Amino acid sequence: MEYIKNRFYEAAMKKYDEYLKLKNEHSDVVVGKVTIGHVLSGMKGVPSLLTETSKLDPNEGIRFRGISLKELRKTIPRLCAHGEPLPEGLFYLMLIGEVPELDDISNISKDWATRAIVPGHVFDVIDAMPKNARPMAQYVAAITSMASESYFLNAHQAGVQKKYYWDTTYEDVMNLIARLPRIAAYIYRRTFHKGEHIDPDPRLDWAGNFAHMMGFSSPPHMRLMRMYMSIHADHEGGNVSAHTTHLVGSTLSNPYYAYAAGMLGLAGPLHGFANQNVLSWIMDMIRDVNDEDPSPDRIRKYCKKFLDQGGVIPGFGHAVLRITDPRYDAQKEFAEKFIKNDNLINIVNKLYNVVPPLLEATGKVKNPWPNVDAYSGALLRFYGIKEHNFYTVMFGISRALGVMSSLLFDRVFGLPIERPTSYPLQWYRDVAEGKIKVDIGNCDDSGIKES
Ligand code: CMX
Repeated sequence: MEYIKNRFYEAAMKKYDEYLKLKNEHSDVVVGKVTIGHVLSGMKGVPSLLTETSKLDPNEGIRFRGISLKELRKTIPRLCAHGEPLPEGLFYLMLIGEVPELDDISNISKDWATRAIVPGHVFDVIDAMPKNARPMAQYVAAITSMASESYFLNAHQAGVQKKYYWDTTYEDVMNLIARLPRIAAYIYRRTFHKGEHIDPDPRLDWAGNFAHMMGFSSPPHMRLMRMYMSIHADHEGGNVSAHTTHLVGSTLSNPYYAYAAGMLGLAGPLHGFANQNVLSWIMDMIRDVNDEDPSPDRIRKYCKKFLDQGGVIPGFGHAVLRITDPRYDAQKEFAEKFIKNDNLINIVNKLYNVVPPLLEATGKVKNPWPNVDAYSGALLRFYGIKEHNFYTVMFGISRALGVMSSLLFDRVFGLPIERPTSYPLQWYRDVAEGKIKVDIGNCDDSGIKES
């Protein structure tokens, strides 16, 4: 268990030296400008976060430590020639900055398997909730209740020095990630399969074991789950789930709370909830046109009407990307390899041709192309995972890999509490009208000086 931790420590300390040098020698270098437009449009494109694990390029998509998803899907070792890369490999890369060997991956699998025992009270908390409580509500309640296990919380209360924060955070992060599949599978079986639970199989890898505990133990299901859990893992630091985790973590809240907060952000329809919305939206369309295999023309008419009525088509558009999401491409490639002629997948493919021109025609959508969520529902449904309400939880398990790696770096760097500045509308109007002049100050409390 210490092997990965030691590797992380070595890599992290090099990063820490770089961080200190940058902070001490270059803190006054300007990296961008903030306009009123930025403030009023969600600060998109404003450099304001430090995230090591991945970077999103609008025209290329996500790169994990500089490596694109496409390259990674070829280079990260897999368990067999026709298998999928393991999410453990991606986690290793995000944490340590090197493409792992198969041994490194099995080291993490084994480490997580030994940490995967979920305390009994967490199941009690889940069982105390109504059976029809939303899976995400059950998931977040379970995660928060697990904070009783936090090593970081105890160490902080005992007065541990800041330079050692990373150590107990590491233990929490690894324990939390290790236990998520068991917790989520428990919620899945409780909610949708009469509470007939399936014990974990510690010989399996993290994603394979999750598929197994959900009740899908065949090699194709495990292959699907490995792919799914890899592609959703991280999308740099500014997306809502990552940013929320970081923000809450910046108060020195424990990793369980920080991750639970991130999940509540993921649960919004403009973010990860879109993955369940896509499928319900397609089902509504099928019902409306009364055809399980509608022609592109019928789909076009349905979408046009939907948009004209002010609807937002889930699974299309993105706050940063300006191309088809490579995570969409990865799923399409997977489907083309393993699935022949499925109605829902066919509809998803037709939407790819129909929706972008319609969104472009609105004249306001910055990116008309599909995102990760456009494909995943149809794929999961094909493999028998038909309960839409559960999809965002699945996204969230994968997202833990990225946001928890980032939280670890936050602790290594000793990043401070995040606290941007806000002003009322009148202040911005006064600035716009030249009544108030602002200077970007040094990194003081407000960051901006009025004159
Ligand atoms: N259908 C209809 N209208 C859309 C649209 C879509 N798929 N995508 C964007 N628009 C609209 C926006 O609602 C906005 O309209 P208003 O000006 O009337 O408010 C306008 O186009 C401009 O938006 P934008 O600058 O292109 O996009 P944003 O950065 O504001 O939002 C996103 C990005 C993803 C929230 C948006 O494209 C959207 O709502 N998509 C559908 C939901 C979705 O799939 N979310 C998942 C994203 C991936 C993820 O995080 O999981």
